[in-house]
Amino acid sequence: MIKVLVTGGAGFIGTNLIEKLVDKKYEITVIDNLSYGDINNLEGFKDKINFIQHDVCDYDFVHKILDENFDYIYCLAAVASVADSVRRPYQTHLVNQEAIINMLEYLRINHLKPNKFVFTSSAAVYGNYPESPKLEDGRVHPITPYAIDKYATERFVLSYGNLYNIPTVAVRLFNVFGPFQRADSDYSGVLSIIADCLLNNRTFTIFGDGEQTRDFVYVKDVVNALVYIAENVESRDVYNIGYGKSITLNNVVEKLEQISGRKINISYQESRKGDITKSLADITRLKNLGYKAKWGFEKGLSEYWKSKNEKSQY
Ligand code: UD2
Repeated sequence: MIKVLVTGGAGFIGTNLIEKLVDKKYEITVIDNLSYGDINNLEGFKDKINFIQHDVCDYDFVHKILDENFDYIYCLAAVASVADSVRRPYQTHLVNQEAIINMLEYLRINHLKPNKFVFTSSAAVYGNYPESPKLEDGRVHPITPYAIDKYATERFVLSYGNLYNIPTVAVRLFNVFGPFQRADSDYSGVLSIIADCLLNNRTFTIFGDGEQTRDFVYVKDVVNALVYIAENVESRDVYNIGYGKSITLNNVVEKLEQISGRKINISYQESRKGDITKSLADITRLKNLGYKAKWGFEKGLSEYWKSKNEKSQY
């Protein structure tokens, strides 16, 4: 039986990943301290996974778990909010960087070799440089504690791979959307906020003129890419995971209005400080590995709306 460890498995991307891994009938261990994640997300899988509510910053505890010798390790546990990293730079650093190095170090010292150690980084590492699309080998400009931790940790992950022969890989996620994404904070993914406003007849606030662009990628495509990379890719490298096309926020609103057949109330406010105007992934490196997205933006958006709608009827 293939054994998989997912840290942060009760979060947005984690839950979608668990769904996929359960389908594959893997033996799955999830660690999540439920600070961002929600145990209700995993309700449907509770008999099929080993869920442990615990903090990845408890190093000794994580060591004991790693002794179980996993085939695949997915590191999704993180403080995923840039704003939170600005408010609490040291505490978020402990989760976003130290907890990962702790795992790598334990694998190194004990000669434990998973088939793959996957670290999820972020498009945040590219910062505000004007180049578009963003290439993995292009310039980076990490300017917040969150982005700095993600970038530095990527480098640790890849150098542990190269120096100590641990099969590691890092991915830079662009704007992921889909089921299980929370909509309850200003810094939640914008698509979950728009969908929530549509469902509950609330006004959606656009920060800026709405002409900023993002590369929105459906979570099911992200999860397929994570599994594909873990199971088929040998090179210790970093990969962008995006859709490879960008869309303005105004267009996103229009698309969701079309799909839902509803009209949304919009108010405009000043741009957020530090907001990026354009974000687009170059996904050639991932495509060259033979990976093909199944969903894409529009199909993903339709499915997402359907799932939100169904859920709201209960
Ligand atoms: C994404 C990531 C963030 C970091 C960053 C790096 C998400 C949820 N966040 O931030 O963690 O990696 O990329 O560049 O994926 N907006 C509104 N109204 C709202 C909420 C948002 O107008 O109520 C705008 C926001 O100002 C931005 C765009 O929508 O221009 C997307 O916002 P976001 O928070 O979904 O994602 P982003 O790209 O700022």
